[in-house]
Amino acid sequence: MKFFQSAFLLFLAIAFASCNTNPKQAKQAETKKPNVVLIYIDDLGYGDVSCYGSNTISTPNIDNLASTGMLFTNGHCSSASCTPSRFSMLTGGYAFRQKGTGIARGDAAMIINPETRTLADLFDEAGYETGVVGKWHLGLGPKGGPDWNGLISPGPQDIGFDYSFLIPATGDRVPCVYTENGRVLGLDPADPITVSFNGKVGDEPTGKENPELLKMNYSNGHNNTIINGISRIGFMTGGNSARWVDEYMADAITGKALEFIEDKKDKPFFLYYSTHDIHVPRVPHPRFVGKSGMGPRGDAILEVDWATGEIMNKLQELGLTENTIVIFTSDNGPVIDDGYQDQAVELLGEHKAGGPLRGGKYSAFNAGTQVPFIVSWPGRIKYGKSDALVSQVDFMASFAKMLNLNLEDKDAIDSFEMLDELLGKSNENRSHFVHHGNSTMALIKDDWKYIVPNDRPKMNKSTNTEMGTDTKPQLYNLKDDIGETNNIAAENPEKLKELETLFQKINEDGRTRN
Ligand code: NG6
Ligand code: CA
Repeated sequence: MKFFQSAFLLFLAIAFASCNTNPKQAKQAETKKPNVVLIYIDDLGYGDVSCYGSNTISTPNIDNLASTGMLFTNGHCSSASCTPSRFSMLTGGYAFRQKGTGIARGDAAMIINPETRTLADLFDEAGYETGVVGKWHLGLGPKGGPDWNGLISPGPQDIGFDYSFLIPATGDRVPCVYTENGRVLGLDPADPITVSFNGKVGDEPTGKENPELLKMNYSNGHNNTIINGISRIGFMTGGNSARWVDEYMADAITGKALEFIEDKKDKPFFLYYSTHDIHVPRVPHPRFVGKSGMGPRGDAILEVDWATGEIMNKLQELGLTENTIVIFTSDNGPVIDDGYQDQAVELLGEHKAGGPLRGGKYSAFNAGTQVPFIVSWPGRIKYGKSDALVSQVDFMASFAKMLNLNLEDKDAIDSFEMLDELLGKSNENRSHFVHHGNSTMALIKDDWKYIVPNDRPKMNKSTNTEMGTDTKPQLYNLKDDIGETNNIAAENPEKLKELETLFQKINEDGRTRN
């Protein structure tokens, strides 16, 4: 019997056997495939939530989610920065294989080729309602960039999403407007938008020329057009009625996510809910300001926790909890100063954003990609922790299996079917995992981590991140040395050779999925 059918019957059996089962939920389980909500946080580190052991911040809603599902202690995004991670997650192929998947400019053209089969396509093919709400940062529009004043195409609608509400790139890049279904929301045609990353356009003040106008100063870059008292990367003019207000961004995005769930409650749905938090500029709503004691970075974590609670409450209110898989994870590891003087460094105190891991966002050390990774499905998954090596790149093959869809050879070339692992029924490791830092590469296999030699600087001085680079090969035993402090390459020439050879093969083969 096909997996989905047997899983479905098992679920029904459990639902009917339990006298505590809410009849409304049992009825939905009878008629509906499980919904999937992917809560994707920006720059959230392994140590940034209390269920991963932090006692310097409290995230009760995220902890609650973990207590109804599997908490993965060795779960990875595929890359230590945003665009490549999202590319890999949505396509099931490692970003390092494809040019043009580095951190995208605010006016980058659509990076995922519409012909590529994506995670959203899979759900779409399986009859789901599909939506993306929040940060995109995968480029929009044709070569040369999008038409901000017309229909922005290609976009998410061309890779399987029926609905989109987007921050086109990042909160710190222009244009500072939302798009909904391919059009800038609230745009006055009499005040068209012009965007430039090559030089100033218009006469609006910039952070560089008018720092006295800033409510938050920049520390590195981020000194172009001032929008809402914050200078950004890039220049823009026009679109005044459409500009976002950073303080309300989490409310705006979360509100759209809740609306999507409400609208689609009677159909199976897939929602990719992608927060701006806790990326810079960190400007949480005033109700969170000062609440963490760690400044805006900590307050933004509390905002994420609130937003997670909002999603969970909505599912509960609609009777969808039992039949919804909720994944909570992050696009890359943590960074403290990422370009604004927001007191994150000064107020960090004892907080360890990467937990016991070394490095952070951009790094080849594990904090770059080893992130909070929770999979909850109250109808099916019992609470537990899993130390299986899993990656977001596996969502494609795993959900294809759940949806009973075949992948063709050209699809999802690095995605492994890990459905049992993601649902906590097995804790086998993915056979190996390529960790892609900024211009650095590493390979994890079971307890071993190999970092490919590289002559780039060891420190990113502006973010104060250890990049994990060395001109010599590095080999760590993660089981004994989770903090990657003891390079044992010299003592383990055979293991080193094995991983070097495997890494070479992964490159030469051009794919890892059989
Ligand atoms: C960097 C930006 C950083 C952030 C990052 C992208 C500077 C100095 N730094 O280039 O602030 O925007 O790009 O972050 O401009 S990510 O999470 O979207 O990958
Ligand atoms: Ca990010």
